[in-house]
This record gives sequence, C-alpha cells and structure tokens, in this order.
Amino acid sequence: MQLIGMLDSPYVRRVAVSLQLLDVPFEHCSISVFSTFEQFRQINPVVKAPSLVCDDDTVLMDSTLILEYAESLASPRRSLMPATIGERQRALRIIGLALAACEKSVQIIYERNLRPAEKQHEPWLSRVTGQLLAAYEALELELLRAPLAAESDSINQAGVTTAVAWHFTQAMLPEVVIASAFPALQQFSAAAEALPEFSAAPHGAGIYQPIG
Ligand SMILES: N[C@@H](CCC(=O)N[C@@H](CS)C(=O)NCC(=O)O)C(=O)O
Repeated sequence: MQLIGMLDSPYVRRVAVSLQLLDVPFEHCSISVFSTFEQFRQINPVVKAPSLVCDDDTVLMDSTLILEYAESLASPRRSLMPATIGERQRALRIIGLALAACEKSVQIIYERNLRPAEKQHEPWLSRVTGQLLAAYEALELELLRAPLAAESDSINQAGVTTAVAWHFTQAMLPEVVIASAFPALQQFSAAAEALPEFSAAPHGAGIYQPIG
C-alpha cells in the first residue's frame, strides 16, 4: 500500500500516524498537489492528498475514508475508534471539530498563498478565522472536560486528529491561533508529538521513516 501526499498536509499526516498505530504497513510517496501536480495526477486524476494506492491498485482518497478502510484491514483489537456508544459519540464530536480546524486553517493558507494580494477577500478571511477559533475553543473545552489519552497503546482517532490539527495550525498560523490561550491543547499536543508514531511522520516535506 502506498500513501501519496506530503506530511505538511494534516490529512496525510493523520493517516500516516494512524496506519502505524493500527499496525498496517505502508510506503510513503511524498509528492505535492501543487509543485508536482502532473505526477500526482498520474496517480489520482482528482489530485487530492491523501490518496491511498491499495495493494490491488485501487486508489482511495479522503483521509476519513482511507482510515475507515485501514480500520477494516487492522486486527479488531487495534481499532482507533472507541466501541461504546458514549465514547464513540465523543470521539466523533472531537474528530469533527479537529477536521473543521484543519479545513479552516487550509482555507486561510490557500486564500493567502494562492490568491494575488489585491484579490484577497477580507470578509471571507474573518469568517473563516472565526470558525477556526470556534473549533479550537470547543476542542479546548473538550480536553478540559476529560483528557484524551496520549500513549501509543491508548490514543484514539480523536487524539490523533486533534494533535495533528493543532500542530499543523501552530506550524502555519501561530499568529491567528495564539497557543497560550489553549493550554490543554498545547499540553496534549506536546505529549502526542513525543510518541514514536508522530515523530516517524513529522510535519513537513520529509518522508515517513518506519520505527525501528
Ligand atoms: N476532506 C479531505 C481534505 C483533503 C485536502 O483538502 N487535502 C488538500 C491538501 S491539505 C488537497 O488535496 N489540496 C489540493 C486540492 O484540493 O486541490 C480529507 O480528509 O482528506
């Protein structure tokens, strides 16, 4: 199986971290949806990162759908989704908030980097910024209400996606989401980033290095 896309994408990174935690082996092909658009298009004409080339050459896309497939490949004991309805509901809420935070961060980055300065639309940027902050405020409250596990054998998908989202936003938009206003997220992120599955797939242009 091949994971296609760069680890500077939070969506690619959540898949890379999760595949390791699920014990599903994969190779990583770090190509960009921008600078290597043509090469990406040869693999997936829709050019979405992440894409997953399965062993039978089927190409999947969208991190959540890829993770659903990965969960079905993994041993049931290794699921990153809680089994009980209450815990699952909480995990789904947190994942939704973290994915919204990723989406709003990416929208701000695209608006800034892909549009000429004179075409930037301030009302859109402030709307998206408000949504981004609302997502992190709700996540902070969730973590204060009950901590998320941050160890390799107990972290779940809510934890993986929250940690990846926070690290991504802090790497790209630290002046928009002020870290000191979110102490629980900061602390959780530091613990998650110290795990081997996170350091094996660091945010950026590098390639995933299997542990050991
Ligand atoms: N909902 C998707 C979002 C993926 C996404 O938007 N990825 C970005 C990279 S961070 C991308 O492919 N951008 C290129 C494009 O949309 O044209 C997921 O969870 O995988």
